[in-house]
Order: sequence, then structure tokens, then C-alpha cells
Amino acid sequence: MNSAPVILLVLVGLVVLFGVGVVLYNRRKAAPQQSLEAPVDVVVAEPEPELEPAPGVVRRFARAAGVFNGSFAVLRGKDKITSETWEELEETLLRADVGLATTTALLESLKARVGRKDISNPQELLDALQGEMAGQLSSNSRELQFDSSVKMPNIWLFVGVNGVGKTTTIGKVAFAQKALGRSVLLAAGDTFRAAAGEQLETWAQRAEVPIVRGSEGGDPSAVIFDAVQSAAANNRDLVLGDTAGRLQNNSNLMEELKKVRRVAEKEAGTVTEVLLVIDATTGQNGLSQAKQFTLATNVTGVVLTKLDGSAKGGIVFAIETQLGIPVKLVGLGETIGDLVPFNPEEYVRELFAEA
Ligand SMILES: Nc1nc2c(ncn2[C@@H]2O[C@H](COP(=O)(O)OP(=O)(O)OP(=O)(O)O)[C@@H](O)[C@H]2O)c(=O)[nH]1
Ligand SMILES: [Mg+2]
Repeated sequence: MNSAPVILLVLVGLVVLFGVGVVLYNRRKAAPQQSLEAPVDVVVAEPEPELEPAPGVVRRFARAAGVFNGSFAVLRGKDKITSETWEELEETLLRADVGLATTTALLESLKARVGRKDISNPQELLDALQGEMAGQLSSNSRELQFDSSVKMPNIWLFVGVNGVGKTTTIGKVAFAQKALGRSVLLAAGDTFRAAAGEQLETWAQRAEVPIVRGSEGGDPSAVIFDAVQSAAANNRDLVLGDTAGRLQNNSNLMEELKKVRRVAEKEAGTVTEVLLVIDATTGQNGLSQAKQFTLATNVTGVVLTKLDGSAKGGIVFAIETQLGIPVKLVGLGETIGDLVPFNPEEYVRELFAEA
């Protein structure tokens, strides 16, 4: 009768053994599973084919220029020039921010040619428009002016209303000019707010160039003057001068810029470029700002920024026909390499390229 506890003990022992066995079996089974996960991780770490490669600067330029594609495709599909053709053309040009004055002039000229039977179908009309638009772009030099004959630093000033991209453009230009072998110095002439100097300092670090800063609320001309003196003393080639996009009293901004320019040339430097920075996304507003700046300072070129985020690339024509100033550089993003020289032939070709 004493066998009952023994049987119970044996049973418990068997259950425990079975349990341990199951756990061990599961562990062993789990082990290869874990080692299988490693290759899965590797697969995940490989470039994902679904992910679109980051669009390069060239592609962004083509995309910005491709604003006419849709409407022109519709026009190309027709075989007669009708009043609708003209409406479609006008609407497309205005939508791309070519501007009313420039659009009207372009269409007048084309209507005259259709009247003379020079042009007889929509395809010829578009070809003629392309030719006219290409012809409207300035024949002035788009090269950044650098006078190496003077034995003093060249100064390039960057002007424009706040937020257009002056400071960012200076960082990009510093990087590009340094790559060309020039020794560059940045001048933090925007003393309107402390953050402006810090922002330029960050760009100086990225481009690995020195910077001269003043105090917040200080005299911008004094900063430029100090920067030019420093550049001259250290045989630097080029000073890139940042300026404020606004002052406490906006009407003083133009006077301030005139003074900055005067002071920059007072002793050791020569201003060879005054680059007006215009934000492409502001459209025709940018144009009226530009007029004010050209009146106050002798603007030598335009930098058109944010063309990567804009369907308003037509502003190039408005700027060049109405101000007569060449667009020299185009900004296509926020990083240091996102700046390209403006190539008018390529731009017009892209505008009229069939999608
Ligand atoms: N997408 C895009 N953004 C840009 C470009 N250029 C500048 N930006 C952005 O525009 C914003 C304003 O640029 P800033 O360089 O600070 O402009 P700013 O003219 O110096 O402005 P203020 O100092 O306020 O007068 C920033 O967020 C920049 O990153 C460009 O070409 N493309
Ligand atoms: Mg700035």
C-alpha cells in the first residue's frame, strides 16, 4: 500500500522531465530562428528599391522648368489656332509668372506673325514662342565678376528682402568659390538680429571659410569695413557680404545698403557684384521688390532661389525683360551644393520639352 506515493513521485518526475524536455526542445528550435533573423536584417539594410533616389539638382531644375508641359501638350494636340489657343497660352504664361507685361508683348508679337501667315498651326506657334522667349533673355554676361587685376579683395554684396535666401546663398557661393581656389571671407553685415550672425557662422563652418561678425544692432557698414580690412591684411581674394532684409524702419534699408556699398569701397576693397536675391515662390511680388533694390543699389545680377519648390519659373523672363538684369545663379535646395549657374538655353529647352 506504500506504492502510491512512489507512483506519484515517479509521475511527478516524468512530468518534470517532460517539461524540461519541451523547454529544451523549444530553445533549440528557437536558436536557429534567431540566427535566421540576421540575414533578414541584412536584407532590410540594403537600399530599398521602392525608395525614390533623392532628386538631384539637375532633375530639380528640369522639374522647375517643366511648368509648361501639361498645357503645351494640349496645344500640340490641336491642328488649328483658335481663340482658345490664345487663351490657353496666355493662361499658361501668367500661371508660370511670366508677368502680364511680358506675356502681352509676347502674344502681340505672335499674333502679328500669325496675321502675316508666318505661323499656321499650334506646333509652329509654340516653336515661335520658344524662339521669342529665348531671345528675350538677357545677352549680358552671367558670369560672376571677379577682377583679379586689382590688388585688393573683391566684394560681392547680397541684398534682398528678408527670408529670400541671402544667407543660405552666401554659404553656397563661399563653398563654390573656395572650390575654385579663391580664398573667401564672410562678412555678417546683417546685424538686425543675433540669429543672422549665428546662421552665417554655421555656413562659414560648413564652407570652411573665416567670418567677421559685429554686435547685434551694430552698424552693418562697420562690419563690412572690418571684414574688408581683414581680407586685405590677409591677402584674401573675396569678401561675401550679408545684409539685412529689413530694418526697424523699412525706408532706411535702401539708405543703409547705399552706405554699406560706399564703406565697402572706402579703402581696401572693390565691389564687383551686387547680387539681388529673389525668392521664386513670391512671384510678381519679388519683381516689385527688385525694382526698389535696383533703384538704391547698382544691382549687377539676380540669384533666383527656391526654384525647386516653385511652379513660377516664368519669373526669370519678367526679371530679365523688365529689369534688364541677368539671372546669374539659381537656388534649387537648402544644402551647400544646391546652387547652379543659370543657363538660359537649357532653361528654355526644358520649358518647351515634351513631357
Ligand atoms: N527650397 C529652398 N529653400 C531655400 C533656398 N534658398 C534658401 N532657402 C531657405 O529659405 C529660408 C530663408 O533663407 P535665408 O538664407 O535665411 O534667407 P535670408 O534672405 O538670409 O533671410 P533674412 O536673414 O531674414 O533676411 C531658409 O529656410 C533656407 O533654407 C533654395 O534655393 N531652395
Ligand atoms: Mg539672412
